[in-house]
Amino acid sequence: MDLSNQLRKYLIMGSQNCSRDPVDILKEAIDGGITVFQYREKGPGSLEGEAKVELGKKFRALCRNHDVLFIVNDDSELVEPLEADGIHVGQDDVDVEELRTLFPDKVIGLSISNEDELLGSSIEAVDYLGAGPVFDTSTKVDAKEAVGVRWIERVKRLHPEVPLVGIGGITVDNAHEVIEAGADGVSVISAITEAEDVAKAVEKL
Ligand code: TZP
Ligand code: MG
Repeated sequence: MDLSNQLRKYLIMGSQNCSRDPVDILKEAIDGGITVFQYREKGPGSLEGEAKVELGKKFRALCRNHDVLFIVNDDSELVEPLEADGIHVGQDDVDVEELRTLFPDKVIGLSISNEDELLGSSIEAVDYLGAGPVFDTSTKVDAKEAVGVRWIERVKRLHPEVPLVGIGGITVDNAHEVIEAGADGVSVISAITEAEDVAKAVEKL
């Protein structure tokens, strides 16, 4: 599958996002049809050290058994122990050109939240972009200002060849707006982790 198709339903999650067993939530999300999973163990209540690696290994095994792309957030030290397919970074994390040198064959994703970031980033070094926050979100406390679906249109117009996912405040009700604006996929946390019926939420995204 090419990357733009593989990015269609993108779950981002860490144990801190879950009010029940995160492994169960990932299983249900896989049943519902997620195509990518990003392990983002970060912020208040998140695991560290060995516990972080151990949970990552459980997630990794599930993704491998179901052909779900497995991406780690930020932490290049996790790529090898978890045999990740790729890594997603933000603007304040390790430079993407450096990352490309470290990991020539991994999938590299980069978050882009505004025009300065769009024009100032080495887009040619990455495999896909995450654009947002599209809508207001309370999941990430330091999230930047919501930019709307116009931001998706803008990024896609400038880089039509680069696979693109929207992020931030995306729900089963507004996901179609993000896709209609030109995104190849939607990446979500709470729309899945807080859903009453996880598999059904993924189906609707
Ligand atoms: N980066 C920008 S917004 C965000 C991240 C990790 C949080 C998205 O969470 P939700 O619950 O899908 O709005
Ligand atoms: Mg980051």
